[in-house]
Amino acid sequence: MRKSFFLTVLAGAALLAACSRPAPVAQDGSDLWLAAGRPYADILASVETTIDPALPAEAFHIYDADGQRHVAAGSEAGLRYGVYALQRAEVLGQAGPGMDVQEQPRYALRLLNHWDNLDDTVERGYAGESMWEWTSPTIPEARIRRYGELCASVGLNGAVLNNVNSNPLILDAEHIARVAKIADILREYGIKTYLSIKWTSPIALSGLKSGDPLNPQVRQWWKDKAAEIYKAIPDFGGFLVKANSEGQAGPQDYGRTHADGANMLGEAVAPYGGIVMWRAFVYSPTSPDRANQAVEEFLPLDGKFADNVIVQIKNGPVDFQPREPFSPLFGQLKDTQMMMEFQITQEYLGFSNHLAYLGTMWEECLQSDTYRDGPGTPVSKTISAIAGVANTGQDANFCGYVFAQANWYAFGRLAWDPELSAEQIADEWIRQTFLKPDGMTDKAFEGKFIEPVRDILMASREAVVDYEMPVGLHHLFGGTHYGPAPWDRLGRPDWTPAYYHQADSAGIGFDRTRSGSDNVDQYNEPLASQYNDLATCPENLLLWFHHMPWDYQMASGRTVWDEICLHYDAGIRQVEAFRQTWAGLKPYVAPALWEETARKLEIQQHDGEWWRDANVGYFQQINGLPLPADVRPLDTPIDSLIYRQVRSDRLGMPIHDENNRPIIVAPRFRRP
Ligand code: GCW
Repeated sequence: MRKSFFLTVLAGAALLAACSRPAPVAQDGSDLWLAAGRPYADILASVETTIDPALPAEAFHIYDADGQRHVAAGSEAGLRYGVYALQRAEVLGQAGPGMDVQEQPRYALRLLNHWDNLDDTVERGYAGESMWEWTSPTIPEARIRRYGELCASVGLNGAVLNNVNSNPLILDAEHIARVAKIADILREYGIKTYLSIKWTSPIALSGLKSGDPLNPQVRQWWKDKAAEIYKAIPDFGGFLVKANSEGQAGPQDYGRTHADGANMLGEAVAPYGGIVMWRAFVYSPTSPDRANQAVEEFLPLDGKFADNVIVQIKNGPVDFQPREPFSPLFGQLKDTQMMMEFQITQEYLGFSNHLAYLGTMWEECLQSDTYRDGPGTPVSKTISAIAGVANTGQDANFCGYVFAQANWYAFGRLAWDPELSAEQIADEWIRQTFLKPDGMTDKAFEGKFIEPVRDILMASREAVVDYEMPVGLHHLFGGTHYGPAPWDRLGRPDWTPAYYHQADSAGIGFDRTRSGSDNVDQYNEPLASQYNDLATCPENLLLWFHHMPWDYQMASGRTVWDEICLHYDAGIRQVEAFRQTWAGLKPYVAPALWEETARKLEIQQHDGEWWRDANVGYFQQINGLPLPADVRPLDTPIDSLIYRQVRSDRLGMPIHDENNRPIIVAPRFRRP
C-alpha cells in the first residue's frame, strides 16, 4: 500500500516535471517538411478519392460529405496534390469537420533546375555531390523517391536533371537509358523529366561540322535525337538551353538568332508535345551595362518564338544578387511566353552556411508591377511558368542545412500560388518541419518557438542584404561568390566588383539613369522615371541606379557613406540577434538541429563581419572618410582580408577555423 502510494507520488512528480520542462523530440532534418504530418499512405487510406474529369487535370477538391472526407481531382497528380494539401492542413489545424478547399496551380510548368554535372559535382551546389549519382552504376532509387514525394508535396511537376552548362554526353545512348530510369520513378510522383542540352552536341556526338540551326543536317540531327529520347521516355518534357552565354556556343556563332536556335529545337520536340526553355541570361564583356543586355537581345525577337518555346528569365537583370530590381524583360515581352528563373541554391547569399529565407525576396519580385499592360501587371502575371535552381545534393537532409530546406519549400509553394505571402509560407514550413516537444502545449509552442523562428526567417534576407551589399550595391563578390572582394578589378570587367560599384574619391554606384547607361528606360512608365529620379528612386536600389556623391543626404538625414556603414553594422547586429534568439530556443529543438543552426549562425556572424570589414574598409581607403560615431569599429585590416579571399577562392569553398572564423592566411603566404 505504502509502496504504491510512493510510486504514484513519484509518477506524479515526473509528469509535472515533464509538463513544465518540454522534452525536444529527436530529429535530424532528413524528413524535411514532411516531419510533422501524418504519413501520406495513412491519409490516402482515410479518404474517399475520385478522379473527376470535370476538374482541371492538376486541380483538387477536398470536402466532407456523407460523414466521409473526400478528395476529388482531375488526375492522379491532382489527387496526390490534394492528399498532400490535406496533410499540410492537418498540421496547420485547418482540416476540421466541414473542410472544403478547392485549388489548382497558377502555372502549368513548375520546375526545378539541377545544375548537376555528369562527374557528380554540382555547380553552385552546397549540399554534397549530385543527388542523381551519375557516376554510380545504379541510380539512387530511394533518394529519387524521397525527392519525388517532397516535390509533389509542394506541387512541383518537372525536373531538369543536369547543368545548363551541359555536357554533350547527357544525350548519348548510355545516358538516355539512365535518364529514362530516373524518369520512370519521377513519373510516379507527377514529375516530368527534362534535360539541359549543349548547343554543340551534334558536333561532339556525331562529328557534324556545324551547329547552324538553319543547316538541314543539324536540324535532322536534333529531330533524330528527339525521336531517340521519346522512344525511351514517351512523356519527356523537353530541353533547357543556355546558348551564347558565358562561353557557351549558340546560334549567334552562325549568324543566327536566339529565335532561330530555339525554334529549331522546338520543331524537333513538337511532334511529341515537348517544349524548349531558352534562357535569356546573356551578356558580353564589351557591353557598357550588363543589366541592359537581355532586353537588347530579346526585345527585337518578341513574337518570333515558336509556340512550344518559352524564354526563361532570371528574376533580376544581373545575376541572383541579394537584391536586384526585377528584370525589365518581364515588362517588355508581349508576344513571347516567359518563365521565371529563381535561384534556390544560395550562390550569393552565403551558400548553405547562412540563414537566408528567400520567400521574401521572391515575393518582392513576383509582386513588382511591370506596368506592361497598365498598372496592376505584376511580374507574377506576365510569366506563365516558373523554375528554381535547386539546392539539393546527397546530404541526408538534401540541402546542407535545415533552414535551406525552407527555400525549396517556399519555391514550390509560390510556384503553385504566387499570391501566397512569404510569411504564411514561412509559418507553414516551420510547423511542418519542427516537431513540438513532448509535454508542451500548442499555445506554448506557438509563442515560444514558432513565432520567434518566423521572425528570424522574415528578417533574414534583409540582414544578408545589409551585411553584404546594402543601398543597391551589388556583385561585390570574390571568385567563389562567397566572400567579398570589392578591390577586385583584374580580368574581364563585368566579372569584377569594381565594374558594379564604380567607387572613386567622389562617389559610388552604377549610373543607370538617362545620363548613364539608360537602363531605367527599359522599364515601363511610371517606373522608368521613378528609378531615374533621385527623389523617387527607392533607397534600397539607390546605388543600383545612381552614382552618388559620398555626402549625398538620404531620407534619414545621413550621408550615403554613413548609411552604407550603418547598414553593414545593422546586418551584423541582426545576425547577433538571431543567435541570441536561437540560444533561447534550445529547450524546444532536437539537439542535432539546434547545434547545426547555432554553428551556422556563428559562421554567418563572422562572415557578416568579414563583409563589413572588407567593404567598409575598402571604400574608406578610397574616400578617406571616418566611420559614423554610432557604428562599431572594423575588426580586420584590409590587406589580410584580401588574402583571406584569395585563399577562400583557391579552395573553392569558404574555410573556417575551429572558432568558425573565416581563415586569414599567414603573412608568409601573402602575395608581394
Ligand atoms: O550565376 C551564374 C553562375 C554560374 C551559372 C550562370 C548561369 C550555370 O555563377 O555558375 O552557370 O550564372 O546561370 O548560367
